[in-house]
Amino acid sequence: MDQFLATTAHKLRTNDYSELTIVLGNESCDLDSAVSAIVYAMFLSWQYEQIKCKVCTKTQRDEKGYKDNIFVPVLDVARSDYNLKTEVAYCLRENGASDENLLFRNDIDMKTLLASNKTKIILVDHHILSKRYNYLSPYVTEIIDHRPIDRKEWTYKDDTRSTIETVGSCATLVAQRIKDLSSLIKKDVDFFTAFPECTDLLHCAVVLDTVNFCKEVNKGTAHDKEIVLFLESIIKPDDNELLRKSKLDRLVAARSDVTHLTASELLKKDVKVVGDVLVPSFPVPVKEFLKKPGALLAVAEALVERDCTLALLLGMRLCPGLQRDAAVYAPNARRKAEKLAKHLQDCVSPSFQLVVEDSELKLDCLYFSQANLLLTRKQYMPVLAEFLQHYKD
Ligand SMILES: [Mn+2]
Repeated sequence: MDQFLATTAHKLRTNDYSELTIVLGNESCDLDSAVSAIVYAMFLSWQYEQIKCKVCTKTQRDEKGYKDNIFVPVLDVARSDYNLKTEVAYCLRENGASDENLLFRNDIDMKTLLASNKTKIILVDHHILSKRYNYLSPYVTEIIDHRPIDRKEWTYKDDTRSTIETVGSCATLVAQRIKDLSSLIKKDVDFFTAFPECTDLLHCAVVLDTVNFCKEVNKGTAHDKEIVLFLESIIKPDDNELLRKSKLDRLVAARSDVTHLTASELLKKDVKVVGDVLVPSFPVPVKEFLKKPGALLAVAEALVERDCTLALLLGMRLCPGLQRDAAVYAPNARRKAEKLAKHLQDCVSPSFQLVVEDSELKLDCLYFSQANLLLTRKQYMPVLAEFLQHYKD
């Protein structure tokens, strides 16, 4: 894997390629996004090699000036923020991908690449472009995502190949797509056996996203299960359940190991934006985040930085028992914050079951525990969007 990453990054830097395909994950850069981007790019590159051998003769390839196509995974996070993605860094390092060979958002100049070369974009683990990447839509040729499809924001060409299915993990869809494309060239499991680290990474992502098919969390689907079993038929562990359990424990521990992160770093760890609402999600309860020194000041600063008015903080703890909580904070728009909090409390479909907690924290923010443990940020997003649509000052 490191070899692939190093070679592709070098070819990109030295302009030593014919056509470029960028596989872009989403801006939360969670494990699912990073794994989906890296593994799919590696597969496309492998597939290209397999097909190339058949269609082009050796003499052609020996011709001077012949250049290969390259497939480059890009992690949509600044290099300096990579350490915040504790479980991603842990998992990729474990699988031999060294940091210096990974490509991050600020390592490439997307606009220059689009202007000067034949460039295609593949989106994995998202299908709504972030504001900074609005201009990418005409270049998108393929989308693989596990979010419910949002037609309103669909600005892509008609022939954009899309694999969109609501499953627990985008890695499931990536694995399925690789399986399907491989069987077309009659190499059913060759990629998975040739690159065991890719097989392992996909397995990690699905196990983490579905919390090993934990019933309480209820994120794993039959399709996720089918893919996990398929990957395990290649990994061949002595004990499937034991492998999943120990993996989940290690990944969760790596993800929640935020003891060394400051409040402002935690706010950047896994954050999304809807309209003018900043929605960070923490691997610890919000209550705990608020105890960090300067927590609310850090939120206020993050709001300014991201050009937002409100913050909806979401927290969760997996062990010992699943626990979720939330808080709304807007230092300069108290009324809007109250309205949003009320909107979320009153929402019936879905019902978050937010319980107002006595603010012994004496904070200027509206704090709730979330009794409905099944709902995550994914379910908050459309409710937020709807609130913003109807909100008037
Ligand atoms: Mn995902």
